[in-house]
Amino acid sequence: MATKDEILAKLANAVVTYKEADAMAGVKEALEMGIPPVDIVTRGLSVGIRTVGERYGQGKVAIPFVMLAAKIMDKATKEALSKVPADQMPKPLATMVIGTVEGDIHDLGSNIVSAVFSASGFKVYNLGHDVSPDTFIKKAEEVGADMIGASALMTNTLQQQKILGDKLAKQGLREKYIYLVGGGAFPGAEWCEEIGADGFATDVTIGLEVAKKCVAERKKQTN
Ligand code: B12
Repeated sequence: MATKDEILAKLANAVVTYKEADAMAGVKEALEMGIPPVDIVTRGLSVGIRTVGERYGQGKVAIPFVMLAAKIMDKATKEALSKVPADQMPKPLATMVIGTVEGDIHDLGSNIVSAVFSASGFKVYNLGHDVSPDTFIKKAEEVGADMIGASALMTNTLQQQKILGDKLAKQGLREKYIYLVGGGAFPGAEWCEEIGADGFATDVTIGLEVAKKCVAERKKQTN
């Protein structure tokens, strides 16, 4: 019988070799083995899409193949995360509005954050990709969100995270929300500080810890 590491490697390989059937079969096998859905996504499928990305960066893979790998990853991710049992969904810890910033169509990461946060007790409104700062704010106000999450994957869309933070501040709403930023283009803690966000993550597991910590701090302040 295959080990957990072997199954995770198989999942990554299915994305790298564009084999949807292998990815779906791998997810099934992994779930049957009791591998947590989040590990299937972050330690298996995500490793594969990052490898494809590296190859694209090196000019070894053309964009249609990146799209194909992304499609497979998306389908397999949805399948894995849909298996989180409903009874493991506690009362919402907080309400979050998330999306990928304006001008950026990369939404695999924000979709993962949305699914994992939902499965971990957050009520999440996922606005998808190419989301303008005004749309983030309008939705957050409409649903009474506690938290806004903005993802950016490209150097030229990173600035949108600052624009959103500045707009919140200008409208006197900055303190009302926990503002988290993330995504592959994220350069680190310095950027987080520069734009005045409450936290950042380039990995969903860390993002979840940061979010929970921010929520706990808010609760302490309001009690
Ligand atoms: C898949 C992919 C695509 C797919 C996107 C499919 C989709 N639906 O998302 C397609 C093929 C469509 C695509 C298109 C393009 N892409 Co592209 N793409 C990638 C690739 C290979 C992987 C990105 C990805 O999905 N990673 C996996 C996810 C899971 O990781 P993630 O987003 O970082 O998310 C995790 C964490 O960051 C965190 N997180 C994410 N968001 C948030 C938010 C919060 C609040 C928190 C707390 C945490 C968090 O949790 C997630 C899970 O752990 C990267 C290369 C790479 N290595 O990153 C290039 C890359 C991002 N793309 C790039 C480019 C240039 C483009 C195009 C402009 C190409 C073109 N010439 O058309 C277009 C974009 C057009 C546009 N306007 O947006 C460049 C960007 C370069 C740069 N530095 O600016 C990269 C880096 C490739 C490269 N090496 O050149 N791309």
